[in-house]
Parts: sequence; C-alpha cells; structure tokens
Amino acid sequence: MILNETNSPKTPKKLSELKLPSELKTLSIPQCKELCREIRRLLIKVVSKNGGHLSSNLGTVELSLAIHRVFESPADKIIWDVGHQSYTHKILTGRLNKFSSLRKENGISGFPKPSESVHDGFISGHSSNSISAACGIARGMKLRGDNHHTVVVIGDGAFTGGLAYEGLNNAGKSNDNIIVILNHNDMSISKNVGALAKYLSTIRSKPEYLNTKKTVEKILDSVPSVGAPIKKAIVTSKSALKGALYHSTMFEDFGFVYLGPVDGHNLLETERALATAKSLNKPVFVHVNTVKGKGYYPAEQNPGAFHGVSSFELFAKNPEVISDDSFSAVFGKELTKLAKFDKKICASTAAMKYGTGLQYFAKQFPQRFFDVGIAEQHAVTFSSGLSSAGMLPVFAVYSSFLQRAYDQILHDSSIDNKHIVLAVDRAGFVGEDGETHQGLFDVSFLTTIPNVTIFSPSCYEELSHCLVTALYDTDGIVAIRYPKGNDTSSFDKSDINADFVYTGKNNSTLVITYGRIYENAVKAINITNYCDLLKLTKIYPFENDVIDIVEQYDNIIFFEEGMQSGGIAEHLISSLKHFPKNYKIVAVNGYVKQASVSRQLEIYGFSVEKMIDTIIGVTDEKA
Ligand SMILES: Cc1ncc(C[n+]2csc(CCOP(=O)(O)OP(=O)(O)O)c2C)c(N)n1
Repeated sequence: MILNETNSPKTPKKLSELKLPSELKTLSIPQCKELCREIRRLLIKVVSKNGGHLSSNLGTVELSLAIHRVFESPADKIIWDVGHQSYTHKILTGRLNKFSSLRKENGISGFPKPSESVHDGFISGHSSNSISAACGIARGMKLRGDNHHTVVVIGDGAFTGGLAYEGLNNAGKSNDNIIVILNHNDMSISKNVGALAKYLSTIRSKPEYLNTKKTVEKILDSVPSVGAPIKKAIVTSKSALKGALYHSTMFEDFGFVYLGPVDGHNLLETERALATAKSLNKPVFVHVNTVKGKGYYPAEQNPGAFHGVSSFELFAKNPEVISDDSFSAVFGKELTKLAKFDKKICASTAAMKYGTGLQYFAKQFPQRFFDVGIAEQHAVTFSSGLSSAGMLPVFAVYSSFLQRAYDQILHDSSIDNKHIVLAVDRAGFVGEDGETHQGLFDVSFLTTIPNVTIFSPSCYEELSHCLVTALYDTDGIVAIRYPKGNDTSSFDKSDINADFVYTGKNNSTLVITYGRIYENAVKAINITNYCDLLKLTKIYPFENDVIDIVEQYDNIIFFEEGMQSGGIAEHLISSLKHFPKNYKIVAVNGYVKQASVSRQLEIYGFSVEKMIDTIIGVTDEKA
C-alpha cells in the first residue's frame, strides 16, 4: 500500500538499510523524498567520476521510485527506452553496491541489460524499441496465463523514432497489460524537434484540455449513482461521446487510455496515476512531465550539455559537449567551410547536432541544416530525396545508429545510385557505452550494398581531404568513417591522399591496415623493422594498384578495427588472384564489452605491443 503524506513515519531510511526494491513500498512520502535526495547525491558523485548520462537520470529519480512502489519487479516487466535514464532503477534493484563501477571495465552497464539483472526487462541502447518489445513480452505473458504488467518508460526524444509508432499501433489494439509512460521533458539530447514534439508540448501545457476534462468529471461525480459509472466509462473508453466531451489525444485514438499529464517530481501524483493505470488492465498511456537535470543547478540550466558527459569537475558550469579538438568538430567545420561556396550542400543529423559536430553548420546555414529527430531511416531516405532534387546531402551519424538504416541505404539510395555522403562518426571502438554502441559493423554491412565507396581517414588532414573527394570526385553512396575522440597521430603526413599510402622496402611480409590504428601499425613496423606497410584510406572498393601491391607478398597481416566477418580483410583476400602463403587477420569477433577505448584496442590486438607480438608470431611461424 502506498502511504500518504500524513499517516507516515518520518525517520529517514538510507538506501543501504533497505531491502530493495521490496521495502520501498513500506516507506512514507517524506522518507521517499529523503531517499530521492540521497539518490541524486549518488548519481552526481558517480557520474562526475565515471562519466555517463547525468541530466536524464536526475530527471527520472521520482519516476523510478514511483514505478518500483506501484509495480512488482521482476514479475512486472520494466523496459527503459534507450535506457540511459535507468540509473535509479539500477540502484533500486540490487546494484547499489556496484554502482561505483558504472560504465567501467567489468562494472555495471550504463544501460539496462537483462544479462546483468532480472529487473531489466529488455535490452536498451538504441532508441524507440521499447513499445514493440513490450508488445511481445505482454502478449507472451498473456499466452502463458501471467497477468502481470509490462511497463515502458520512453522519453519524448525517443518518441521521434518511427519504431515507436509501429509499437503504438500494435499495442493500442492489443488489449494487453501494457503501460507506456511518456517521460516528457521537451528535450532530446538538445531541444526536441518536429511536429510531434510540438504536439506533446501542446498537451503538456494545455490547461483548457485538462480543465474541460476535470469539469466534465466533476459534473458526473455530482450525479448520484449514475455519475460514477458513466464517468468511468467515459474516462476509459474511446467513444464518440468522449471525443465530443473532451478533445481526444492521439494516444486515445490509438486505443490507449490516456492519463495525465502529471508532475513527475511529485511522488504522490505520479504514484496515483501509475496505480490507476495498473488497475485498468488494458493499454494505458501515462503522460509524466519531468525536468531534465532536476536537482543539480548546472544541469537544470544546461541539460543538453549534461546529457552525456565524461568525468567532470563538480559545479563546472558547462562540461564540454564536444571538444573543438575532435574528428567530429573537424568534420563539422570543414563541411561548413565547403558549404559557404556550394549552396547545394545540405547537412542532416538524427538528434545528434553537437555529437556530430554539425552545430557550426547549423548556425551558419539553418536553411540547409536538418535535425530530423531520432530518425536515422528517415535521414537516409530524406538525403536521397534531396539528392534527387539536385542537392548534395551529407548525413552525419554514429556508426552504431546507422545500422538502423540498412534498407534505406540499399533500397532508397543504392538501387537508383543516388549521390549521398554518410559521415560515419564513432566508427570503431567507442569505449564505456558497451555492446550496443560500438561502431564495428558499418564496414561489414555497407560493403554488401552496391554503389558504396568507403573512406577511412587516419588523421584530421585526411578527413578533410576525404570529404572533398566524397562530395566532388565520387559517385553513389560515399561513407567516410572516423573514430570517436581526437587525432593523436604523429605519423608522417607528407603523403596524404584519398586512396592509400604504401611503404615498400622489399620485405616479404606486408602489414595492411586503415583508420585510427594506422598510427600504432607505423610504430610497430618501425620497431620490428622487417615488414612493409600498406595503409588504405579509400578502403572499399579496392583500386587495382592495391591488389597489385598485395599480390607481391608471401605473408600478409591485416589489422582491422571492425568486424572480421564481412570486413575489408576478408574482401581483400577474396579479390586476390594469387594467394599469399600466410594470411593473418586481426579483427573483431563477437560483441565488445564496455572498457576504455585504449583497453579495447589492447584487448583486440591493436596496441603497439600487441601488434608487435602478432608480427613476431607470424614471421616466426614462417621462419
Ligand atoms: C537509434 C538511436 N539514435 C540516437 C541515439 C542517441 N541518443 C541517446 S539518448 C538520446 C535522446 C533521448 O531523448 P529522450 O528519449 O527524450 O530522453 P531524455 O534524455 O530527454 O530523458 C539520443 C538521441 C540512440 N540512443 N539511439
């Protein structure tokens, strides 16, 4: 039973004194409020040390507590969309003691992970899948005779992703125990965009809608014996009468009972809405208003800057969203420069304006800049549309999120050979975000699609060069993939071009590589001093010169910061007419767990030391 403010014990209880999550239900509201303060202190302490998603988590403290006081996890399934806002849920479900290991190697994940806890209802990381997952889980439970609830928490940012509507479309008609909680803070990473964001904000701030509703309900309440049943029927039905009495939200039209909006920082209000939702045993949509960054002044003032942070000084006003010294920033500035002279250049992002470095372009050319929301599939097809209309579209997107748009690249861009540029950011290892966010698959899936050219610059100068080549000297779909972070390279830049760099000294072993790890390969080769080196910049398709060079060697070692299956190394070997005697591929297999990027490079064999070991191993074998 949920207690109210008056009948409640007031002695504060610490998180460590509670059996979580079950004892949460025994707490009074004042005790809960104290608990929320303790949770916020913990969130700020750990995220400022380990990095992570701060403002989103500060906004969901009360909501997480309310969910665990109203529902019975893990019997009721709780699904967090994207999952970056689930830290309080983690703290409340047995991970308090491990919370300081958040996002560290072997530590707890920054996203829900069913393999980590039975309380995490479904895998999260990529946006907008939660309602579809809930449909499957709820129906599966029903088929098994289990009448527990499936509860989704989805942000208004995640609501801009098309998959959310496929889910809504099916959930609303299902009559299953699905509760969709909209965590509405008017923000995606930056300010939320699009017609839907506008629509949600209208409901959020439409007192006349709520007042009409309250007035109608009050009138019905005052009609003895007849009023209450009619009120219940109207509130929970989709009838024409209801539509005539109140304006209906789109969620009611989709088949949900709509509750809210409620103040998501008011525990009592939120718990009551959730308890009502639970009692209805049908699809219910609960609209919860929250403040991103709640309770930490710098984050409340600047929620976008504190969305995803590296470790930061407490009370720093503005941790850097993106450093000026990064591949993303260099890309963004270069594109802005080119766009000054070429009015055809357009730039799109799927809700990652700052992450992809497009803020410079957006500022200078707002008419040609498009933030399409979390809609990677739309962005690709939209870019192909722009191309059809004679523009030069560039879509900047993280490698991992581009996975969403495979069919749009194939069907909407490749078959009719549209010229679009994909600026594939965060390609390769990305570190602490773990399995869901690694940028390791783009080469494998892009190389299955005809009319795709891929460049992989190893330094800023090459990135600029590749961008010009992609825009003006290459047909079809052109992907430029570059890593997270900054350029720390020290290799000789005198030979920069957009195809390849070859250092041949008549050795019998050739090391081939591309991208960021070229730097380490140069060092490893210089130390061992008995291999030649070929660096690909245009990594696919292969130039004839590249094939000719490779076919001269007896021993080939290929270092590839990407998946082995379908990677460049595999493509290259299958393109050779004369096979080498030894061919060794060092690449990635399976999913890569969270750790720092430098550890991931080491674990997978791309540190200088590990490269030297491989070179020595291969050359010993052949001796
Ligand atoms: C497919 C995909 N594209 C991009 C992202 C990057 N991303 C992570 S959180 C986020 C914004 C989410 O906004 P919202 O759902 O409103 O949550 P809030 O942080 O505002 O609570 C984005 C764009 C992602 N996780 N998945």
